[in-house]
Amino acid sequence: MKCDVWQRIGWLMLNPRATLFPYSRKVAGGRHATRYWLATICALWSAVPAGSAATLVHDFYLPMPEAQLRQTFTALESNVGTTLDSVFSVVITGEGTVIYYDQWEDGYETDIANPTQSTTQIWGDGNNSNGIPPGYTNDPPSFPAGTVLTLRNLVPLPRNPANLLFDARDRMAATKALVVSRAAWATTPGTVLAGAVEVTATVDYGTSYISPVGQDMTNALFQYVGLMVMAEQDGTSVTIDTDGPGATAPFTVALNRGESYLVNGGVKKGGSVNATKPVQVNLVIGHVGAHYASDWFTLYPTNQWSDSYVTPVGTAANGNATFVYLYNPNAAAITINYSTRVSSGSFSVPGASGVFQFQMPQNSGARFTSAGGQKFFALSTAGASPSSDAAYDWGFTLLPEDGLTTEAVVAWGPGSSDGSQNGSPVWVTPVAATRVYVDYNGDKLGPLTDPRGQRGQFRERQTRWFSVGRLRGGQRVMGREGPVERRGRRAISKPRRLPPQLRRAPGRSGFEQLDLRDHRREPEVLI
Ligand SMILES: [Ca+2]
Ligand SMILES: [Ca+2]
Ligand SMILES: [Ca+2]
Ligand SMILES: [Ca+2]
Repeated sequence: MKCDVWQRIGWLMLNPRATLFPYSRKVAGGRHATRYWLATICALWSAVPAGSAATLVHDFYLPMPEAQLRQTFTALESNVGTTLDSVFSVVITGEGTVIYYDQWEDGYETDIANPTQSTTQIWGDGNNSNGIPPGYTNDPPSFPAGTVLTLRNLVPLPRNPANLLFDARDRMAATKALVVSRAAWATTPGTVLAGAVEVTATVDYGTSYISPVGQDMTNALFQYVGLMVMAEQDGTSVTIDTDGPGATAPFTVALNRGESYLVNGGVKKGGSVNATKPVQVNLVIGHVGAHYASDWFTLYPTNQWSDSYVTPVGTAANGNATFVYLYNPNAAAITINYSTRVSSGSFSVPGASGVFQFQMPQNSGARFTSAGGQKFFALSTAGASPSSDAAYDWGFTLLPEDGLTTEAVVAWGPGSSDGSQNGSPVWVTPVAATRVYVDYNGDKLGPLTDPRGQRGQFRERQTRWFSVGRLRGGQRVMGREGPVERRGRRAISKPRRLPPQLRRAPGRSGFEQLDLRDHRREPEVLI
């Protein structure tokens, strides 16, 4: 088994927009030095009052249908079986969360908060008769914050809707914010050909997306670039232009809610997706016939693009390169200022769908900011040296700097498919000197206490742009509330769609922003 899959999964489980990663580095004396990049800056305190169990504030359509995933696998390799091991990991971020799970196979509920189908399950209400969460004998009357539910089963293809499974297209809604991640692979050839992504809640869907990379780029990892579009509402018209402003004509597909369309390769940089109603979009790249090299990404809609991004993942200690690809949607070239642990400087990204490849230094994170405040987009491929992209490669979308949080959660860090390997690292990136607290198993017990009174096992003070590290696999690594913070921050920028339970609530819990660039506050972090 290749460890990159689990590294990928480890980081993705941690955060919906991926804030933290652990990463390990051997130092003199044989111990592992652990250094931290902090990725995050604001905090949302869960604000759902008691008695509002029927008000569902966070809604998901589980993306990347297994049959379409298999199509991407078979575009890359020839030995792909017809059974997929499908995983959705769910972190409960607020105590007392109740989750409603609606199977797509028998159609969706008219009102998921008032289900009429016997197949719809309700978890966390203490009532076994309407559903028991996976992994439980009895439905708990209240989930503790930090609870992880793993929805994992084998999905035989072609899909028979008579068999109800935990699979893509299912709908899940909750009374408080969830963190949801998606991973999958075919049992043949196994986890060597797999991927994982953070799952976007409907509140963060958009109507305009652009692929920052494409098959017109030379890196072999872009020999295949495809994407999946999933709709939130019936009657969504999606216009796809695989080369954006290029000569290829756009085409339009019609989707109902929970339906997914696969563009099975051929996407070029600047390829666009425009929809009449909100959709989510995932990107799949791969090196054809490499045995095995494929990465998945969650794209952000263009109205959520930023002028500044942070990444915690550097080139590996063995020299296997990590690249950042910066995409410029503007007509004119833009100047990007970068800062890493070892250097700073600037470079130009050509206009009109220009892409710049930046190679990360070893053991360093980075910040990229456009000099003129122009919006751009970026993703990273790690372990992606052109000569060895099949060994460790994985990838992720860069996190806008305003999405950084002070806490994050690893939802599912199995280490390996059977839990026997230590392969679920986490990277953390501070933008300023800080101290990071780690609770390795998320039980909130340990010898150290963070500034919020939460206990953990480890802390280390670090200066800006120093890398991170701590390998910890085969078990969960988790803190609490981190991904909620991201949600809260993003919700601030989109008040129109912000559910009341996630709005600032003066006088009780609400948003609290901690700016780690303000040294006077010296906030500390639990991961
Ligand atoms: Ca249903
Ligand atoms: Ca129940
Ligand atoms: Ca299902
Ligand atoms: Ca075109």
